[in-house]
Amino acid sequence: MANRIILHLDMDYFFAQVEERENPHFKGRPVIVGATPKNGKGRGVVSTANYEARKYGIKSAMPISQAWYLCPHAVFLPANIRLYSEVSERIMQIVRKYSSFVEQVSLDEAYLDLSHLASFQKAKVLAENLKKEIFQKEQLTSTCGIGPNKMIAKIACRKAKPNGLLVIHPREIEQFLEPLDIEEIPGIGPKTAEFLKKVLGKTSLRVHDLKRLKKEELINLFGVVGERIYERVRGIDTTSIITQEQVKSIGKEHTFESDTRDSKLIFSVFKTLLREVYRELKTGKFLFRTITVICRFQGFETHTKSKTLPKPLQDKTLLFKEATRLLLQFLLESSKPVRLVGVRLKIGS
Ligand code: TTP
Ligand code: MG
Ligand code: MG
Repeated sequence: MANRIILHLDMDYFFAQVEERENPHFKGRPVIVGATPKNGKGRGVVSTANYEARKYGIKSAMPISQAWYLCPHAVFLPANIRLYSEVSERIMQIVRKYSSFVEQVSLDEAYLDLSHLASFQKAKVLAENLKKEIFQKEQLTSTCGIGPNKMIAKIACRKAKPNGLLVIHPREIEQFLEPLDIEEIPGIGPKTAEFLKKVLGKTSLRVHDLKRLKKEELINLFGVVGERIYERVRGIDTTSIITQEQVKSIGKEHTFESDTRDSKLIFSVFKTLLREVYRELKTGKFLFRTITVICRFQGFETHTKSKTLPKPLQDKTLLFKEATRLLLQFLLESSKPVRLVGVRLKIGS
């Protein structure tokens, strides 16, 4: 794990930038991709906005009605996911030429393990070339962050946006992280931040302030998450890059607060798990071959049932149908209260 070099690549205002490229006359105007605004009465949210629109305070996940209120003269467009996926696929093909250790985390984002270069300077040159090639082939700008681990690379990338490149050398970590607001650390969300502010009696908290808390104190407050926070504020992140080849299965499970036979609850939780698993499958562009459903009854008695398909697929309807059928079998075979349900897909090609 010593001396790693990780690059994080993220496309700038991805959906909106692709739209600008397809419609050059939008350039210079605020562009918002998302739900239909319907003169401010529309429901749904903003997927993303270009930097002109961001000047008006528009952000991803904001209600589209609010975006309309803030900037009614913007160009509002529905998301054309098929187009963005095609562009993404071509970008990721370019990315894969630069490293064989690539983890794609979303349509517009990937981590590359460049440790084999053994030089941050070489990694920087590689990033410049990667950005250049993406721009030449797709006329799209991107941003890269480079650091000794995924967390530092990701924060560096965010700081360098748009169309930037920032390298954080191991010796610069402390100086880089300490002035940041604690919410800029991946894994510290608004709720955790609020709680920490209360604990420390402060209205705003920087990474530097959090270092006052001992590991034991953080563990007492947040359990295992506390230990992660302790490490993250010190720039430690040992998670490695997971390439497509390394992912052998995708799974999710849920333990009920109390054991239950409420079939409505059981199936609704199960559907959420299926949706999450399917999302991961799609993001990673994986095919599944075997579906395994896990059911733990009261008393920790755990059973699994599996279904193997004749060939690997990425079929959502089939996944939902087969997985639900397997779960139903469990519930028909036993009348015991259910403690946990889960689903696991074996990836196969
Ligand atoms: P991001 O990389 O988070 O954002 P971005 O590329 O639009 O802008 P930035 O320059 O800050 O990277 O997300 C990539 C795409 O994913 C984005 O263009 C639209 C989509 N998306 C949503 O649909 N909803 C969301 O809430 C977010 C965050 C992104
Ligand atoms: Mg992006
Ligand atoms: Mg992204």
